[in-house]
Amino acid sequence: MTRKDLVSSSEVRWCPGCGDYAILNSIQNVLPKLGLPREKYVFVSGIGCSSRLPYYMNTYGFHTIHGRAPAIATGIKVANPDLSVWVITGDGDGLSIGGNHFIHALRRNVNINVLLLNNRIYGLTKGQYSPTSEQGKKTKTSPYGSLEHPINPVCMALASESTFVARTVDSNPAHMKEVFEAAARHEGVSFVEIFQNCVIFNDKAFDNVAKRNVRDERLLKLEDQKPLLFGESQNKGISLKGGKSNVIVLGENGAVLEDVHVHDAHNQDPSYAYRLSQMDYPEHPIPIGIFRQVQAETYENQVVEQVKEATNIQGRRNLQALLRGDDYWEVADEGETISKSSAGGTKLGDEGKIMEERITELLKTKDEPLTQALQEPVGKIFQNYGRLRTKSISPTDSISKAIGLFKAHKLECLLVIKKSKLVGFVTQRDIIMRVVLTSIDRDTTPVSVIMVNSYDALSENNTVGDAINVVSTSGHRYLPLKLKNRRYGIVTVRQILWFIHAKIMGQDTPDEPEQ
Ligand SMILES: Cc1ncc(C[n+]2csc(CCOP(=O)(O)OP(=O)(O)O)c2C)c(N)n1
Ligand code: SF4
Repeated sequence: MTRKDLVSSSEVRWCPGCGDYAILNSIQNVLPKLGLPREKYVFVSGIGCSSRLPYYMNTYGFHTIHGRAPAIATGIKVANPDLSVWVITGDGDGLSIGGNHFIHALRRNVNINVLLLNNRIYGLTKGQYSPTSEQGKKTKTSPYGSLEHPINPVCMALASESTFVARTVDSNPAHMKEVFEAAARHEGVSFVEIFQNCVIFNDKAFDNVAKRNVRDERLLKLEDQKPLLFGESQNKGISLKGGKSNVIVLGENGAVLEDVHVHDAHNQDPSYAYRLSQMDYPEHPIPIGIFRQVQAETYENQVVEQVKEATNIQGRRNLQALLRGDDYWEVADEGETISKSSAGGTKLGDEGKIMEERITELLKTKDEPLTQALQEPVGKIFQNYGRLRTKSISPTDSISKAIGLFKAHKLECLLVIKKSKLVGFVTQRDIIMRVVLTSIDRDTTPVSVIMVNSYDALSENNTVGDAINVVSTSGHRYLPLKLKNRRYGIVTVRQILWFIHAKIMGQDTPDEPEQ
């Protein structure tokens, strides 16, 4: 992969001379060095001129909502840990509306790269002051000068305990590339502030420190394990003696190289990097480079591990089960007691409740045989225990026809099929409760009125754990299964329980459950 492969066909909409071009170019130069194919990259942004960058990368990209790129990038990374995920944000997007998301992505140590293009202004909306604008800044929204003390993005990243914190400048492509590459290779969250020039609404904002003719004197290039030296002839340094950051000139007042502090980006104590982050021109040179790089477990690795552990104990769960929770409250009419029910308890009836409680009890044990039983394919239950007698009917057929089928074939359950797809089922109990005990007209009412609507049926390859989730959330005693050749079958809660019980008791081929 070369830089060219990363250039998209989208027309670039930035103003001529905007610092964003150089940043884009540096990113496109760095990625080919990382050895990942193009489809492994995702660029996620919020809203702003800077946030248009994903359009110009010929990779996956997501131009999301204002300030929310870190949250979306977190989701992408957690769901796909093998992707290289980059957040592109601005000082407005990342630090105003998105300040909260910014902090949380950093503190969680999600292994993503957050590039903050800081032009100290809202560019896209035509020049309002931003959280990084200097005090006294006159803009359309601060005509008499901003009264606000600006945020120092590096300082904010350090306070969020980001494991990689760096700063670079759009006018120094070589430095940008160095920093971007280090950020990409860091295992954990990387935060990079980039001084970016907005030629239209905040031109020359960084010229006083970053312009070629002054930058050697006013910027301090941080290099790990090297003394904090700066100046055209590298004759000035930073001493941290006495708890203060002092500029010393080698050879003056007895200052020697040994007095200059040696940079340690891997210092576990964040207060060192914090002191560097407080250095500002004109009292000090402004540090660029890597302030801090430490190791910590990444968020997504922890999530993957936790999911594995939980799956071992509980089997795989489904979203519906998660949303329903394990129990819910039934709010009774005024004056009556409010009762708490376990999921599906009301539909299962007493016998079902007892079974469900037994399953719940079994689930609490962490025995190996139980874990194994939960991971067995549910199709085994269907094959082990003689097939439950079922027939199919159309949803528009009458209830009378359904009753006829129940009688003629001694059925327990009738599958309701529409265009070869299972849409519901009717049980003996439904016939008793919804037909026999009511005055419903059996000849004119279609089966669809009394049937239990079916969710997506599980396949034979789903696990017993999946089956338990479905029966416990749906509350039904019958679980339809999708078989081969577009056929359907049924397993019952009783069979599932019996199967698990038999497995725990060490029986390989579980006996037929008593009916
Ligand atoms: C919810 C919402 N609020 C406000 C805006 C207006 N808006 C669009 S971009 C932006 C700020 C962009 O500033 P920055 O992140 O610094 O990006 P730049 O354009 O300078 O690169 C604002 C306030 C919006 N689009 N949506
Ligand atoms: S308005 Fe400023 S930040 Fe936006 S594209 Fe133009 S120069 Fe760049």
